[in-house]
Amino acid sequence: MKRRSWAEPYKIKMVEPLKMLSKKEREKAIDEAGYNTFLLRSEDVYIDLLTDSGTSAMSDRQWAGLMLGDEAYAGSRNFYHLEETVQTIYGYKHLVPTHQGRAAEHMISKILIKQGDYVPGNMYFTTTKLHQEMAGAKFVDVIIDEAHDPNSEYPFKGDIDLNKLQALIDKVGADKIPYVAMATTVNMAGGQPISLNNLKAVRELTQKYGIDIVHDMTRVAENAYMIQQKEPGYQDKTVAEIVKEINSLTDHATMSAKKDALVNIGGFLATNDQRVFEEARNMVVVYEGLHTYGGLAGRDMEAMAIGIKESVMDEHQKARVGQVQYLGNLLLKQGIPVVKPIGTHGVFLDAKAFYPHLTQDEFPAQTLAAELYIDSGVRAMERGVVSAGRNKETGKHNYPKLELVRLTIPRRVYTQAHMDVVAESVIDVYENAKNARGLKMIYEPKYLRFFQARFEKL
Ligand code: PLI
Repeated sequence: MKRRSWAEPYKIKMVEPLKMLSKKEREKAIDEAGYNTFLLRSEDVYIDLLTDSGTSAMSDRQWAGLMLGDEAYAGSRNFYHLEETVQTIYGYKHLVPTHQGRAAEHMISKILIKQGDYVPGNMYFTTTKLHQEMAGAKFVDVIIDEAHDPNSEYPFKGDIDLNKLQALIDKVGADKIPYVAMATTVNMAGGQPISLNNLKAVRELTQKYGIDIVHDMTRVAENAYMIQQKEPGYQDKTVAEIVKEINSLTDHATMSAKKDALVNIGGFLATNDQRVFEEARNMVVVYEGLHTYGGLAGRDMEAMAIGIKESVMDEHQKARVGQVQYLGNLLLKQGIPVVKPIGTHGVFLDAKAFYPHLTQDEFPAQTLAAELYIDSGVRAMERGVVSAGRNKETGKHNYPKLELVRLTIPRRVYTQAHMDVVAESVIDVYENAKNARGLKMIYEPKYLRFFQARFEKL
């Protein structure tokens, strides 16, 4: 058979010009932004790999869907389209739309958690954990040890360690564990998938004790694609079939549709439990809007319904994850320290390995993200000690084992040539790593500090 390269399953209809500042201008911009890439103006960024959240390119079908927006206050037809899509594609019974994922996290945390509870999960996510804590729970990380090791090549680093979960149940009692928080894929571990084999075992264990599973399904289709590629027995299943199987093993789901589902805004809470559904429908009117729009316009729900269907297409995931793997492999070939194996939504640079001369108190990942911006105008995100925040009891920094910089790839936005430029810049920054000085935090907000904290050069 002749070899053929693969290419994206779409062509480009509209372009958005990019601007590149001079190095001097970038140095000024990052200084004014307090060395925090969240505080840069997007206009000052050349290739924006801050996040894959809300940054994807919608399809012509989705844009056409916007014109079908039914902006009625109650009972918009787009809500019913979205509800039917969530039921048929994802398999959950009940839907409560929200403006984005964290609003769904807020509701499910308040509904299921009692003061003094414990919530085990496959590594924390920033907003998810904060909502669990604000509802009165303590988060307990029960992900497998491999997930904390950037060099472990284990293919399913999102898996839950059943012994850790069992030990927590034995220690605090099942009645203090309202649910297991299970994410597909695990963002903070490097976009690492969970296996179906593991999820089935988690389902069996939780069922034995009457513990629910809340599924953070933000990147479920990407996770399903990895299962199709790597888990024995799933090579002949479609991404859509695997997505349904994952969801069928869980009770409730929170969704940030800004990722997998290819929209710029939107999310939802889905559940198979009538009681949780009724409580969420009560809550949503307080915080988001009526239960048939949940803080969204009708057109947003239409774009989401269409995006969900596009997200589970095999050829879409092949190109989406394929682009991330392409960038990762360019860096691996040059010996750049990155989290292995390459995940699904981004390439994660190991800042501790870039800067062995910096301690975590000097914020190596924050430093690396700033250096990368100065070098080429590429914007990345810190996922290390700044993101991990402070310990609620001691007030000290949480020191995560992983001190990472995430190069997050928006879906359907950048080309292979953009990925080449990113790789070249990362390689240059790595070659100059020993000259980097760390940072000092000079402003620290109380919640989710990574968004707005400010730093100065040491
Ligand atoms: O940003 P939201 O509120 O729509 O969703 C919160 C959220 C929940 N779970 C996971 C796994 C996420 O990745 C997530 C948001 N992630 C962001 C913003 C990111 O840059 O990764």
